[in-house]
Amino acid sequence: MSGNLYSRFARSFTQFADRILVEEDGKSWTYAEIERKAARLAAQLITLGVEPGERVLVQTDKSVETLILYFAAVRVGAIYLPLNTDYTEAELQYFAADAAPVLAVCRDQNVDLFERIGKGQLTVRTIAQLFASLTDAQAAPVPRGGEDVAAILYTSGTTGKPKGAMLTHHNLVANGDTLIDLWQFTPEDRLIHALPIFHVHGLFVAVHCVVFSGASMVFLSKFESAVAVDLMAGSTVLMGVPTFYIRLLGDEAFTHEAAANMRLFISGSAPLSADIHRAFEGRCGHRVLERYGMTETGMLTSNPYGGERRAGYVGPPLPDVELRIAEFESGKVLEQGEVGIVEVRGPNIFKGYWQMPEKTAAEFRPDGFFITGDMGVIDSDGYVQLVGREKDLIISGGLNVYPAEVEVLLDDRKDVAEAAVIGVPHPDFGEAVVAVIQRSGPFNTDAVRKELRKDLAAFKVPKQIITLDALPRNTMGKIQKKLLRERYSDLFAAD
Ligand code: MCA
Ligand code: AMP
Repeated sequence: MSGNLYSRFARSFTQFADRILVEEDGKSWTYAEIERKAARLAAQLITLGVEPGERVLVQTDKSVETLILYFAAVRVGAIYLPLNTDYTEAELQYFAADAAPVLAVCRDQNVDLFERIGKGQLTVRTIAQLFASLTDAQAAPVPRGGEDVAAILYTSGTTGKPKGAMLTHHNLVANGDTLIDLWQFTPEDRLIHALPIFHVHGLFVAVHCVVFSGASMVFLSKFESAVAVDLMAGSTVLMGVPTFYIRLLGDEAFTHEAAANMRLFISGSAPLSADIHRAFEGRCGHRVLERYGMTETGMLTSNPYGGERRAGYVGPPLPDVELRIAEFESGKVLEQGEVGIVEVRGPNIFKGYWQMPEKTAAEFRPDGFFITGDMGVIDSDGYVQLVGREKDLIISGGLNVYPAEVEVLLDDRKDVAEAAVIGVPHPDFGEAVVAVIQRSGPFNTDAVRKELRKDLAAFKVPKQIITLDALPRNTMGKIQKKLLRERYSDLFAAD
């Protein structure tokens, strides 16, 4: 079972059996306890008809039980498919239809919704139901190869529908092992885990660094700076999106002394500004370690643990990642120092998009390099700096919003002639979603935001909608988003 993800977990379950793996609300679970539960839950999944390669769709609150469900799904060789708890019925309908799961595990209040979506073809359970019906029976791990898919994580696209990135057992094992070495995780580490566990960052980067190294973590349902500061005295690592670091800086309790026991603060998923990086060091003496990754690839670059952690840079490529800069259109590889599209190859790069061979092919070069859509440059020391994105993407608090997804809904409205959705600087979320519209009838901003919320997760709903008599256009008639971004760059300026 070379490259099998469950075998990698099992190594730690055995080696660190009596050590604490996870704490939540004052309770703790050892590695052995978690494995026993996962083995029993695996038996339950098999009873419910989950077979190797089948999708298990999971939209549940963050909890140790959800973590055990992840381990159980991998143990039976299923494909784990976690979804943002904020998604609406319209969004969920798409994922369920596209991935055709055999089992959906959801929150109590969503059972009816999933039953409706599943049209009788889908077994629906809550976490509580799954755990209430456990028996003593345990299922043995199902052999899967490195190339088998362990998880599908959906990622939106510039145009069209979200795509399911298929991550293999080998992808996840390789990236996790590289990261624990690079970031020097040991069984003595205790991670403050305040990220959601439905994305690569919180699920694979955070959980795998802990489990692969025999460390422990404190599970928090969300990030609250006061709670994080309190935990720092007994913890060693925090992983977060830049908003975590911005909020820590806004908290007077976060001081040199508060952070004295911590050995590492890691940031990613969105750009950490050089100003925040410096302010953070000034406040607590730690230089944040910034790294860069994607859902399709896991982690790609990281500032060094021992060497210089450079503000505004995402660091050199990981040891097993090849990274080059190319011309977007032609694919011509550029010289060091030139700005272009970032392309990557390595054991962590995904297998392809679920049932979308054409889309998969379009995002790889013939020699196997994946085209990230990020613009970057490599400096003379091999450090990568990201300078923008070729893709029309907004990253708000570490969550991705594709403008097209919001524009389609606005354009469909009778009171909107045309909409342009842009990202503008925001002091807390880094970027915020803003819609600029040309109206074609009486327009009530609050009512429209409420209506959008019915079809869109809250983080995608524009924080502001600006109405103009006419949208600025170039000579070809195309809306000038760049101009709009400049015009509204101070919309959320901090006082
Ligand atoms: C919540 N809201 C947001 C966001 N989060 N709006 C825009 N952007 C967001 N990210 C909405 C809420 O629904 C609420 O709306 C209002 O904003 C205020 O919410 P607040 O209580 O301040 O939010 P929070 O619960 O404190 O959450 C903010 C957060 C969270 C901590 C930044 O969004 C978060 O944990 N983000 C991390 C996401 C992540 O894990 N990304 C990794 C993706 P209303 O007032 O209308 O109710 S993986 C990835 O990117 C790659 C692989 C990588 O490199 O890591
Ligand atoms: P996702 O689709 O959620 O995996 O988001 C991946 C995208 O997040 C990347 O393509 C980058 O645009 C962005 N990203 C991740 N880490 C960083 C970082 N450290 N700095 C800037 N952008 C980042």
